Amino acid sequence: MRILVLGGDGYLGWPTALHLSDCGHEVAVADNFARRGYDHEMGVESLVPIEPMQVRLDAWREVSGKTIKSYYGDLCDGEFTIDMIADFRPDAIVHFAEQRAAPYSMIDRKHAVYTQQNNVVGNLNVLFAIEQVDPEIHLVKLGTMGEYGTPNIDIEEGWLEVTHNGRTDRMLYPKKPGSFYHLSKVHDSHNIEFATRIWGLRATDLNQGVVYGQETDQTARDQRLATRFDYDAIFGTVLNRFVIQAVLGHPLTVYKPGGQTRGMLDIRDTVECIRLACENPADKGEFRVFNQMTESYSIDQVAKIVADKFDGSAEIEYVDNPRVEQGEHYYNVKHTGLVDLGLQPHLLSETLIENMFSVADKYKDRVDLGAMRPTVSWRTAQSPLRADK
Ligand code: NAD
Ligand code: USQ
Repeated sequence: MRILVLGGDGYLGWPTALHLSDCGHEVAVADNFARRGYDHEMGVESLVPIEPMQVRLDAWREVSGKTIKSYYGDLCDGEFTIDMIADFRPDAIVHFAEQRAAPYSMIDRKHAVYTQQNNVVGNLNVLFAIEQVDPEIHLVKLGTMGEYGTPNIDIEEGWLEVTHNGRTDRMLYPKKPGSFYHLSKVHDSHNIEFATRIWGLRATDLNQGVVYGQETDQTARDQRLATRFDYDAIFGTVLNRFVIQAVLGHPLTVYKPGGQTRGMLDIRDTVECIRLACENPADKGEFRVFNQMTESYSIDQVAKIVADKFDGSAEIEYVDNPRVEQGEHYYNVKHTGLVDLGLQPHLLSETLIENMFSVADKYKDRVDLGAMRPTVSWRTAQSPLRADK
């Protein structure tokens, strides 16, 4: 298949592009390098150094003999988006290219507006480009489990059968997201479902949980193929942060009370889920939703697992929660769609995360401890950033 990976320079987009290329697909990546820009803005860096795109592509050609084409541009530029899709003529488009940090979207008005504009407009441009270039193209869009929030009923895969006053309908599952970022994904989902309904597009929305890990079979082949590993309080996700904190001897920062529960998955499962979704496309006119996660854990449990697996002592600290989120709640997610397509999950309970500890150990001198504590509060419309404090 010809597969275009939007956001192909990112934490997940890059390893996904490599995995798809390794599996024999003709792959192109596109990115505007906004993510590298947020690092400059925040004064932080990925713990693991990452190479410029051209070096990455050359390294992959050397290692695998395969070429990945690359496009540089912003999806918010509708002309760029349509020209790129018309040029590459993909069978599937994997869309990772959004601002993805909840805390970043909650810094202040400017960051909330940027996040929703970037994500919603970029996604709309992709939908319009598909309709104009070739409505057969399958859109595989990264959504998030956080679109659902933490409802007191089972979370289905995107759709819910509702009986109300004696009548029944199949409706989009109601959403109650927890940040302006998560809200942008809800808006995307509605726009995509509408496009499948009016234009007969085919789309898969992957409501992904929190990803952990830094290495895949392909990135491990050469240091120049490494993907990012973020630990700062804005872009670092919880399990990755806890691993790095353990290695540094920094307390694991559980935001109180710790009972908040999230779906999670290993980065090796992310890349495999994307392959499965691409190779098994949605039907024409179908808005297919998969909950892309393999296990649920409370943050307390995640901290205890990391502390147990760490070959040393790791302290857990209960920190005042900078977010507004439920601390104790029901959480039962259906996630059989991808398993039915053949996913064989790497479970945290069975996976050795030693590899993550050794990656963190190798680069621990690059850590800026000042970036570890949360600075963005959900309770105010204007959070002080580090530089302003
Ligand atoms: P990332 O920020 O590392 O990668 C996103 C990439 O998209 C970046 O390289 C960025 O430069 C690019 N990008 C952003 N806006 C763009 C635009 N307008 N035009 C072109 N390129 C643009 O994020 P990630 O962690 O790799 O996440 C990828 C996707 O998966 C996101 O959509 C995110 O919401 C979703 N997701 C991530 C996680 C996770 O734990 N990392 C979990 C669930 C869902
Ligand atoms: N948390 C802590 N301590 C920390 C960091 C986080 O207790 O040091 C808690 C948060 O309060 C939250 C949970 O861990 O309850 C998850 O936080 P996170 O920062 O790991 O993840 P989140 O903000 O939800 O966002 C990440 C990705 C995002 C993706 C989402 C999937 O950045 O792109 O959409 O995970 S999900 O959570 O399913 O919505």
